[in-house]
Amino acid sequence: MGLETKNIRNVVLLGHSGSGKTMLTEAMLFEAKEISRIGTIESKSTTSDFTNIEKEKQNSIFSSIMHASWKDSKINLIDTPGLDDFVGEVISSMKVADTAGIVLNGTSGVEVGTDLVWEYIERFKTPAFFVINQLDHDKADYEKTLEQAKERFGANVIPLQFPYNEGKGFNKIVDALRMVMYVFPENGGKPTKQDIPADALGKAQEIHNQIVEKAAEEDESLMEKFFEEGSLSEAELSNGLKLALINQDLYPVFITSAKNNMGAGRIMGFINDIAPSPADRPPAELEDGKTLECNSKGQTSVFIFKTMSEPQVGLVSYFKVYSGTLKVGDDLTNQKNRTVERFNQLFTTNGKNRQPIEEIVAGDLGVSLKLKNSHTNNTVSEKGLEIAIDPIHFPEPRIREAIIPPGKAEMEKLMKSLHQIEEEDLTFVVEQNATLKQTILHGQGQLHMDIIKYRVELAQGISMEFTKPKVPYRETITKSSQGSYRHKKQTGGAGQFGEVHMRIEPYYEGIPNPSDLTVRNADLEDLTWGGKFSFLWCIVGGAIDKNYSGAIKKGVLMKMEEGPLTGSNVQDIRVAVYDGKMHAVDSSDMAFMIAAQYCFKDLFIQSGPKLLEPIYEVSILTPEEAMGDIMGDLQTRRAIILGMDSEGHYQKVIAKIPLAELYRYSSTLRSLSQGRSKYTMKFSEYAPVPMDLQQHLINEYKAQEEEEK
Ligand SMILES: Nc1nc2c(ncn2[C@@H]2O[C@H](COP(=O)(O)OP(=O)(O)OP(=O)(O)O)[C@@H](O)[C@H]2O)c(=O)[nH]1
Ligand SMILES: [Mg+2]
Repeated sequence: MGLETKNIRNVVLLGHSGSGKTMLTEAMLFEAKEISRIGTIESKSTTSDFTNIEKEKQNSIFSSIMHASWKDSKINLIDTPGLDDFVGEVISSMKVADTAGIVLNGTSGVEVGTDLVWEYIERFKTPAFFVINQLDHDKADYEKTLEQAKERFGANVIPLQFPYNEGKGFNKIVDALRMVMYVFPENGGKPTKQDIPADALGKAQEIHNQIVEKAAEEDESLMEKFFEEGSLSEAELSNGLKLALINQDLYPVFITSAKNNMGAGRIMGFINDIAPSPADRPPAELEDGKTLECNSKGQTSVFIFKTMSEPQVGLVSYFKVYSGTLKVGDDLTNQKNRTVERFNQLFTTNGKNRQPIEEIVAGDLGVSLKLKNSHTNNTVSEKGLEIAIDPIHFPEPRIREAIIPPGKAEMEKLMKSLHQIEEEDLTFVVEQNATLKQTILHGQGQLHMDIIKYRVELAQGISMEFTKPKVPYRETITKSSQGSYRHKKQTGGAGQFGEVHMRIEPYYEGIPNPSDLTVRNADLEDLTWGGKFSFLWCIVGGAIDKNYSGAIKKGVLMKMEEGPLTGSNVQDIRVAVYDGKMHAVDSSDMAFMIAAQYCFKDLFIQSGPKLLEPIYEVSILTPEEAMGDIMGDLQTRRAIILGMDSEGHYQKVIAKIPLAELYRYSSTLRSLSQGRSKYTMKFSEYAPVPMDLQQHLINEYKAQEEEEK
């Protein structure tokens, strides 16, 4: 019989960069005999960090998916990058995982990256265990690391194990769940079991009781039995522990030396025995608020959580089967674009190595190649099943960089490469801003940008250089004015003639029609760059033919696209055309368009023009020590502080900051707090630019225009 949903385990490894997730994955795969040799970071030979860029940087950059068999289970292991810049990979992996293993570096305890992933554990309610790694290191401190974890993450953090001899020569793990001591050979691997030495027995017993109580708390019958008998069988315990894990009432702590392959096998055993299967988790949430049961007998529905293109292979799609059983050759419909995708090949993966398989049951992860038109966050389902899995909510970009365009041919290649990265990485956005005449990249941090630069260079051999991105200012007016403009040209043959009279005024929602004009026609447009444009045709008595209204409107819009003050987009304007003149022979669309442009421009300058700038709401989390420096720096950025609060072990500052003042803020914050602060930002509103700055920007634009003449 094939694999069943109840035997699947989806485990994601999370934690601060350098804690040892990739090495631990390697040790787990080796213990499960999935690989025959343990690779190392230094020799660039791990299963997980298989891309060139990861080998070079010696950090994980992408999540990677591995699997191993352990007793009855297929355990899928997702190794994620710990660097905050690649948080998108963490979030997408957590979407499909049913259990998380949070790896702590035993030499440095709880780190900023640990706090970050903890937020997601709480948000997604993912059952989790901890692994204190690197206990072979001379600076390892198990007790301190455990205390920090308890302090930060609460009393449900309970050790299942402790080291008998931490530091150099570490090879003995006391297991308080099984009440045995594992003693490892020098190169790790399979330990021998010994009785717990007398000097550790008391501590082991104490922890054991704690674990038993935890399990018994989940189930009253267990509690009674525990009080009657004073102990519970391992099978009875395992059920209680599983419930405690699922309900986040227990975060058990394991210990390892991933590098020396000590302790990884025991964790695999725990995952097999105790960790929930996909069917043990709550049903999947759908976009419409309904839910979907994880049932291999149901209709087939698959959710793509990651895509990545590989050289010579093309697009590789990683998915989770949320319901039903996907078989080779199945046709599924993409719910978003109605493309029918044939799954001609199915694989299970270990990093870059793929093994073909015939079917994938609900709850399991799989891979397919060459899907035509399906991307991350798409649901593809059996005909008739019209559902969409709630998508992964990726964080908003936090930094922007503009590209210095290389030559034209190179720019084309560069854009192709960037768009490909954009398709795979939903925390990255490429914006070709026509008004600013810049290509602007939006990402998560400087390192994220550097990696994208590196990827482009690797793929296309083009060096991509960054420059400061311009700010998308907006222009508007503060009062109304009216006037006219006559465009007249008499050069030899046919002349040009058009005269328009218009009133321009600030537009706001619910603005009443002008009482002194007769409105013949009213258009209200949503401008592509945001804001509104209202165009009123108030010509009576046929002073201008109605046929010219289109050309006049177009002329105004052209000036609105490239505003009179600084060439920025103009927003929230009402234009009323109330009079004019035309000529039977010389009038044309062109003549009226030009007249409208100049008329609008002149009136705009007389209507109290105002430059607006984008303001972002920035939320900063920082340890107390860095607070003073961060606040001092904010004062130099025209920030308005909206609030300050303490949140757990952090201070939280919320401020409104103009985008113009946020260039490379991520780097500043990093250096102000030694990398221990983080921030998010989201667009808030457009607000008037201070007068002196407005004048400066206008002068700058004038000078630039002169130069271009
Ligand atoms: N001494 C010792 N070193 C270890 C251990 N585990 C990992 N390391 C080393 O720590 C470094 C980081 O290990 P990785 O496995 O790459 O850490 P990671 O958590 O995957 O890091 P990111 O991919 O950046 O998030 C490497 O140099 C490893 O060799 C361990 O148990 N003991
Ligand atoms: Mg790694």
